[in-house]
Amino acid sequence: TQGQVITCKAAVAWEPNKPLVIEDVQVAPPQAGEVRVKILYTALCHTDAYTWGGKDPEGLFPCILGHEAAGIVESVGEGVTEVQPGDHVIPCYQAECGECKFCKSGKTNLCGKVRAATGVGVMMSDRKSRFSVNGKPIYHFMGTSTFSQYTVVHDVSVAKIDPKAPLEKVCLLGCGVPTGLGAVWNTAKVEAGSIVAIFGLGTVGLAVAEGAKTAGASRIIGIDIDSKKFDTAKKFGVTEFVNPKDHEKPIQQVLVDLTDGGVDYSFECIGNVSVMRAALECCHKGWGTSVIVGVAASGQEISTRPFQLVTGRVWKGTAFGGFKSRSQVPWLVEKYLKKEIKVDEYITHTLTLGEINKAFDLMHEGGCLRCVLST
Ligand code: NAD
Ligand code: AHE
Ligand code: ZN
Ligand code: ZN
Repeated sequence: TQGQVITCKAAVAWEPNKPLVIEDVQVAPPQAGEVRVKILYTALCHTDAYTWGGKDPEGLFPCILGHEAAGIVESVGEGVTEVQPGDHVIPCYQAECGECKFCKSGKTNLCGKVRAATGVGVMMSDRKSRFSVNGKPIYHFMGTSTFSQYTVVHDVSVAKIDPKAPLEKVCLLGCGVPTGLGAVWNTAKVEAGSIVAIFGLGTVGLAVAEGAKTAGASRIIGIDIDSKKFDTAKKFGVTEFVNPKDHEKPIQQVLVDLTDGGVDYSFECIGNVSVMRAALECCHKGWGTSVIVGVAASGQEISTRPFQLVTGRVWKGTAFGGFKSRSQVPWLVEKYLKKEIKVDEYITHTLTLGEINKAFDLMHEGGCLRCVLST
C-alpha cells in the first residue's frame, strides 16, 4: 500500500449535528514530513461532540473528527526519521517539534510548527487535505482525524509507544486522561495537603481526581449536577460530593463555607463559563488557583470581578494537561504498564466504528465515561 491511495471506511461529519456517515474514503499517501497511520482503536471525547455540534469556531465541514486513538504506522513520507512502518503510535493533537519558539521556550507544551494548518483542517506542506470521498476533499480535524481506518498526520504529531501496550486501552492516553492528570501535576502543581474542587466528573474530571489523589490532596470535592456520578468518582479519589441542585446558595458560597474560606485549587472540567466563574470564586483568598480545562462554545466569554484576582486568586488554563506530547505520551504509557495510573477504569463501553452514532448518544447519557471504538 506504500505510496498508493488507500480506500477505507471512515465516519464523515457532513454537517454539524447530522449523524455521521460511514463512507468509503480515499486516503492519499503521506507527503514529506507526514505519517499514514492505521487506526485500530479510537475513543470519543467531549470535544468531538462539541465540534460536531457546531460550537467550535474552528469547526469545518465536511470533516473526519476524532483525536483520542492508537494505531500502527502504515507508511511514512520523505524525511520522516522518528517513526517507521510497524511502529505503534498515538496521534497527538498537540504537536511537539522541539524547534519552534514555543517548544524552545520551556514554558509551554503548545507547539507552533503545524498549528496554522491543523486549525483549518489541512496539512502544512500544501495546505490540502489527504482525505476525499469521490474526489471531494474532506477536512482533517485537530491534525488527527481518528474516526477513520487510516489517517495522515504530521510527523511532529505522533508519539511512538511501547509495542507491549494494549492499543485498545492506551488510546485514551491521546487526550482525556493525560489532560486531567497534567492539569494537576503540570499546570496547578497541587501540593500534598491541598483542598481541591473539581467541577464536572466526566473522564477529564475523574483524571483530575486521580492526579490530586496521587499528589496527596487532603480533600477532593467533586461537584456535578448528576448525583449518580459520585459512586464512580469515589474510586478515582473524590472524598466529598456536592450537587449544586441541592443548594439554594451559589455553589461558590457553598464551597467557601465548606472549606473555611475556599479551596486551594479548583478545576473546571465542563466547558460552562458560569461554572468557570464559580470555580474561580470558590478559591481561597490570597492564593487559590483555578484551572480552566473545559472548552466553551464559540462566542462564550468568562467574567468575574477583578477584585477576585487583586485579592490573590489566580486564573489559569491548560491544553493536554501541559504535557509535551511526543516526549511524555510514551512515558504515560509506561506508567500505565507499571500500573501507576488508571486507564481501563475509564472505559465503560466498547463498540465498532460503524456504531459511532450510538457512541455519541451514549456520551450524553450519564453512565458513559469513555467509549472505545474498534475500527
Ligand atoms: P463529560 O461530558 O464526560 O463530563 C462533563 C461532566 O460535567 C458530566 O459529568 C456532567 O454531568 C457535568 N456537568 C455538566 N454541567 C454541569 C454543571 N453545570 N455543573 C456541574 N457539573 C456539570 O466530558 P469530558 O470528556 O470529561 O470533557 C470535559 C471538558 O473538558 C469538555 O469541555 C471537553 O471539551 C474538555 N477537554 C479539554 C481538554 C483540554 O486540553 N483543555 C482536553 C479534553 C477535554
Ligand atoms: N477550537 C476551539 C478550541 C478547542 C480547544 O481548546 N482544544 C484544546 C484541546 S481539547 C481536547 O479535547 C486545545 O488543545 N487547545 C489548544 C490548541 O492549540 O488548540 C476554539 O475555541 O477555537
Ligand atoms: Zn479530547
Ligand atoms: Zn514546536
